[in-house]
Amino acid sequence: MTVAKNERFLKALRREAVDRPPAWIMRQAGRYLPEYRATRTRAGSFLDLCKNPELCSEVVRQPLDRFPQLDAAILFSDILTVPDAMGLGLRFETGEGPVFDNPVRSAAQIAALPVPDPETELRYVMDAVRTIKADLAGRVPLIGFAGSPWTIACYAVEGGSSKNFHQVKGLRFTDPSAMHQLLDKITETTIAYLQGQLAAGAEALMVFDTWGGQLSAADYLEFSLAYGRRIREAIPATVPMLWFTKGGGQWLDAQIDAGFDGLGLDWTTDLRAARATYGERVALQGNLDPATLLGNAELIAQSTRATLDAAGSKPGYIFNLGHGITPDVTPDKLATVLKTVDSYRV
Ligand code: 1CP
Repeated sequence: MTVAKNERFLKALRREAVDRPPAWIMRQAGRYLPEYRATRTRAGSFLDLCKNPELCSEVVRQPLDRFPQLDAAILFSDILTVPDAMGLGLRFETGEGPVFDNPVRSAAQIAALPVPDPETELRYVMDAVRTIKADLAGRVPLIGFAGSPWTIACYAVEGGSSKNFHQVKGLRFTDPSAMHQLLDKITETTIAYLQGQLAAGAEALMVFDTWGGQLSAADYLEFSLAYGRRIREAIPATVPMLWFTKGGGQWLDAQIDAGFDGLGLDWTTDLRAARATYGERVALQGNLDPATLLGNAELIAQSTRATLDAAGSKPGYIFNLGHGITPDVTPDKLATVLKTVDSYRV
């Protein structure tokens, strides 16, 4: 079977047959690539890079040029552009990760939060999508993305990264209605933001629920997935959508019910079992442990083949890591992964 390079990812996401599993890598444009670091230096900072559509387009194409086996591109931006546009004041401190100058902690602060318009406050992201789309010229499909409302709320309330999520969980347990109001505003903003990305040229959408796995099973449904479902329902059913809850492998059934076409799996989930149980209902994406790339080439090739074997030959599988590629990995390690996928036949 021959499948055009720019069709593999979207076909697999729709659970149509392909010649080999499509592959793309979370954080494929990023710090493990020396050419990315050089462009970021030219831009000034990570946020300056996000606000420069031409340089965004350049870094999106860097991994595609280096690794011809990649079957999709992802918008270069960040999930934290949304709370920044809501007035929280995003900064990146070197070595510290993201910091918000104005975290929201009270019902009054939440009530005062605006729902920004994507074509004004987030215009730079829409411009990046348009520029990237034009420069890709159909080479591979472009994935747009946003954070899940719960994940964005974590950063908005914590004011940055967190170890135990006690600020945001504190709000959830002391004032659940304020928590819901915050999630509601983030959801409205996210829907408009993703619709904007689609209008600007994104061909598929992915929602990153990085911190959904921090919730109890009942809270996951109420505080994370319910808002994911609202986003899915607001996007046309013809647009394929992926949802990824890190640590959410126990709740795949509910994620399918929320209407997603594809689900991301982290490396703790048994891919073979998940494919056997859910493969007829949803496409699955993942889930090689990113730390595997710290091993040698032989180990990496073997582990990649084991992942592909676990996924099996039925349609509806997309190769990826179980989370983003880390900055301490060298590009040759990813080359080994992708060559192994490319030579694999289902
Ligand atoms: O210094 C730098 O150059 C910044 C590093 C960096 C990059 C390259 C950050 C800061 N964000 C990004 C880009 C990015 N972030 C992309 C597009 C690039 C690509 O994938 O090729 C995407 C899809 C994201 C998504 C993102 N940002 C998520 C969800 C996925 C995940 O990793 O779980 C999250 C949680 C963020 C927040 C964020 N932004 C940056 C960092 C270091 C973090 C994590 C902070 C933390 O640990 O809490």
